[in-house]
Amino acid sequence: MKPLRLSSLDPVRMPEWRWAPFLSHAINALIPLKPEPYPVAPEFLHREGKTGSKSQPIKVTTCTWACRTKKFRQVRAACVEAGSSASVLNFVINPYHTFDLPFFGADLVTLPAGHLLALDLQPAITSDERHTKQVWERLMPIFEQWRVRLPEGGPIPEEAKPYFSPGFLWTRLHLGSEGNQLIDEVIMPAFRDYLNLYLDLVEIAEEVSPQRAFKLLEGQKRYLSYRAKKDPARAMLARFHGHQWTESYIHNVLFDL
Ligand code: DBV
Repeated sequence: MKPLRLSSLDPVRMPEWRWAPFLSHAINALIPLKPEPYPVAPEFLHREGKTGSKSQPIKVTTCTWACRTKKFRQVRAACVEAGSSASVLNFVINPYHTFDLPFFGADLVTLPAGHLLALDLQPAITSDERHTKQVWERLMPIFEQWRVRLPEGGPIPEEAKPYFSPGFLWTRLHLGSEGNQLIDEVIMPAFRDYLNLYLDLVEIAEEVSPQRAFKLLEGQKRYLSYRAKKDPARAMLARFHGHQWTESYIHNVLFDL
C-alpha cells in the first residue's frame, strides 16, 4: 500500500478534525519563512488505530506536520482525530539554540469531558532577564486582553512552573455551543496574537555568542526532556496506537532534541 503522506509538509486531511483551522493558520503564517520538510519517519507521519468498544469501535488517526526554517530547528504539529473520543492539536515551535528565543507552545485538546486549552511562549532558561524580559513585556498585554474572557484552567504542578511564562493562557471549556463560541471568539484570536508576537520576536532575533548558545542548548534540553517525561498524552496515545509506537513518537519525533 502506498503511504498516505510522503512528506512532513503534506496537508493533514482528517475530516471532522476540530483544530484544522488553527493548523492552517499557523502553516500560512510560516510560509514567508520558506519552510522545508523536517525528517519524520512514515510510521509517524500518519498512523491509524482504534478505540471505543468492540461493538462500537471508533477510528483514530494521528498525523504529524513538521518543518524547519532558517531560525527554527523544528516546528511540529501532533494532530489526533478520534471522533467523540478525542481531537487534539499539540503544536510546538523549537527555535535553534543560537537565538535567544522562547518556545511557542499550543495544546488544544478536546476530550469527552470538555476542552483543555493552553497557549504560551515558554522560556528555555528561567530566571534570566535577557531571555525573558522583551518577551514578557510584549506578551503580558496580549495575555491580559484574552484571559478575562476565559474561565481559569486551575492549578498546574509546582514542578512545571519553571517551564511556563506569566502569560500562560490556560482554560477548560465545556463541550457544546458556549465552548465553541469561546474557541472562535477568544482562543482563535489569542492563538493568532501569540503566534504573531512570536514571529515578530523571531524576525528581530540575532545569533548569540557560543557561550550564550551553550546555555540555551542546555535549557532547551532540560525543557524537552521534561515535556517528554511528563507528556500528558502518553496514556491516550498508548491506548490508541500501542506503547512502543508511543514511546518512540514522544522521544524521536515530538521532543527529539
Ligand atoms: N500534550 C502534549 C502532546 C499532546 C498533548 C504532545 C500529542 O504535550 C495532549 C498530544 N494534553 C494533551 C492531552 C491532555 C493534555 C493535558 C491528550 C489531556 C490528558 C488527559 O486528561 O488524559 C498544557 N496539557 C494538558 C494539561 C496541561 C497541558 C497543563 C493537563 C495535565 C493534567 O491534567 O495532568 N501542554 C501543556 C502546556 C503546553 C502543552 C502548557 C504548551 C503550551 O503542550
